[in-house]
Amino acid sequence: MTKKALITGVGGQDGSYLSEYLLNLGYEVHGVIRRHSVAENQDSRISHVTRNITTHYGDMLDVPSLTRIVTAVQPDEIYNLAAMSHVRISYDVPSFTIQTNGLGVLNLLEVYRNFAPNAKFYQASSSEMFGNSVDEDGIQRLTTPMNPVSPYGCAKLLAFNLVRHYRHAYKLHACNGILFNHESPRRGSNFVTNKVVKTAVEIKKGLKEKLELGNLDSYRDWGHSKDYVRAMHKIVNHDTPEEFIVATGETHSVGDLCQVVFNKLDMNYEDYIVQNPKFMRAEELKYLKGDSSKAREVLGWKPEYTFDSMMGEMIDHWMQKI
Ligand code: F7E
Repeated sequence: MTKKALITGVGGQDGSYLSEYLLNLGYEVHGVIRRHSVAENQDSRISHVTRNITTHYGDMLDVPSLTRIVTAVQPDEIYNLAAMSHVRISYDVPSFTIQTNGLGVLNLLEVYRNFAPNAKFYQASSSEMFGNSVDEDGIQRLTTPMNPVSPYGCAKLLAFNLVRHYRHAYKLHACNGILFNHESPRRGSNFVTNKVVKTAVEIKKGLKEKLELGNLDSYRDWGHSKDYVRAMHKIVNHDTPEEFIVATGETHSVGDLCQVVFNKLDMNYEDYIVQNPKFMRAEELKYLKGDSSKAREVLGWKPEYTFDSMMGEMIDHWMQKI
């Protein structure tokens, strides 16, 4: 029988890649989208597959909409990818972030437990939950304490704990994937990777002179969204509901990222970068490098992209588009 998946946040980077992946596996895919005043912005990342997926208007804070959708679809798998996903903006809209990314998950879990308890549930948990905790060997693993440093991280930690609680209390197949940063040409251009690549291409083409950034000294473990949505599917389909870290195990500073991208375009990044306090955070998460050995050993997952091939793909994308 055809399996049915329901994806919240289907219009986002991961939602779009996950839709494509599940459609290829033969799934019937349903997605929740939020109303947006610019209609094209609702589904710009999924417009090429909207004929093959069913979209439903809904919102994580609107329980009647979640109830209507879950009851009508009766999904086999629920992927909760909906979130206010920008960490710096979460300091500006902390209450909205906590409501959407924390309380919203509670809403969806309640609807899941009451109306589709046999479904499997995936929660998009984040490395931002670790905050500045790092083990002595410079790695974050499943046992590393979680001390978030942003409203976004705090909300994600609340959701992470709620998922575990619902799993234990109500015997639900509810899992957490703790995903480290993951990028692609579909990444919003106000996240650092795509901002750097897009602006460097604009500079190369004579359309801009400078690249304004915040902190160049933070380190991130950057993988590719396409690789990470494969991990989501494996996590939810593992026999038992558990926590998994998905990461490359490699870390680069924002400065290194700029150097790699500008070098690929035959430019010296130091000639173009200006620091602007506007892009600094009230509290910075300084260093991320994840241990994904459990996902690799238990699920047989491994990334196909390297940092270099991902950056190359993103540069090619903007070189063609601009
Ligand atoms: O920042 C620094 C910034 O916004 C990365 C989300 O997907 O991954 C993402 O969160 C680093 C930070 O991602 C600029 O201070 C410097 O140290 O690309 P980002 P993020 O905050 O790590 C986690 C795992 C998630 O779950 C989130 O949803 O880059 N940085 N200058 C800058 N960052 C931005 N955005 N813009 C700058 O101008």
